[in-house]
Amino acid sequence: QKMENSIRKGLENDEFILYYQPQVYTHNNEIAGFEALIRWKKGDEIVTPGVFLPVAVQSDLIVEIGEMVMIKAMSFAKKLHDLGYKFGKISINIDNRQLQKGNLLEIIQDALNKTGCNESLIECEITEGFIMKDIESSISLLQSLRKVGINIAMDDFGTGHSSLSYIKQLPIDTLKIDRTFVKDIPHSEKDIAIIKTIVALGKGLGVRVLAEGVETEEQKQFMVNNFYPIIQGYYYGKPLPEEKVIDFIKDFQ
Ligand code: G
Ligand code: G
Ligand code: MN
Ligand code: NA
Repeated sequence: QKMENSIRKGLENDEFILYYQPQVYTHNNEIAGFEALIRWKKGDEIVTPGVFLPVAVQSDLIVEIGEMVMIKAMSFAKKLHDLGYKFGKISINIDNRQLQKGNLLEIIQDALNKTGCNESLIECEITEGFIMKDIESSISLLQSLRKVGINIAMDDFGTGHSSLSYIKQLPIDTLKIDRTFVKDIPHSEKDIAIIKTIVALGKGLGVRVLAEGVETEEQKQFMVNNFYPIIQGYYYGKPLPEEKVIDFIKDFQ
């Protein structure tokens, strides 16, 4: 209750900001995009989502937060684009509560109109867990997003019991291999087998594959030697505030 009020105040005072974590194509060393990750700026302190998102999710606040995140992420994407930077797409996490509302397409289109951002500059991240909970309505929701040119990433892939018969019906653009499968690479034979399978699946379906949580040179090298995925993780960079994103893009070229 106290936290809820505090979040509400934080929203009124515009205390929530986005950090952006780089995603890199390893086959040509180009930037594939940045994932937008929310932070709460309380004075000098930066609070991570683990602290407040669970509370926001239990109330309808997550819906309000989600819309604010969309506006901020799209405004930033438009700004980077207008400045002439090549940055791929900004990916935006969509909470299950937002998806259940059934008006996601309208909310996204509203935000695109408000910000003047082109739909090609963003991607929506949806968790595998949500999709599997209600497959029929997920398929039609994702198809409606696809129809207007919005890319979809399946987040935390491998943790949500996807059935392969459904994967082929889902208009997915990117599979994000969950960090739990990456963290013990290259030492875990089992994780290697799982990643190999997801990469093959992605190839067969014509879907991009991204490995999350790549931290070390050794992990990066192993992934590149064997799979050439898109990589997101501390190896390339932690989530960065806006101004550092521009430095990252400049240094990367
Ligand atoms: O950086 P990290 O601590 O940033 O994020 C922790 C968790 O919070 C992740 O599971 C991530 O998906 C989630 N998260 C981060 N930002 C957002 C956001 O803007 N919206 C939603 N729904 N989840 C987010
Ligand atoms: O659930 P989702 O995949 O959206 O959350 C991404 C989370 O993973 C964020 O909290 C982000 O800060 C964290 N993260 C990103 N890269 C790494 C990494 O290389 N190592 C670890 N331990 N966490 C990471
Ligand atoms: Mn994510
Ligand atoms: Na994830």
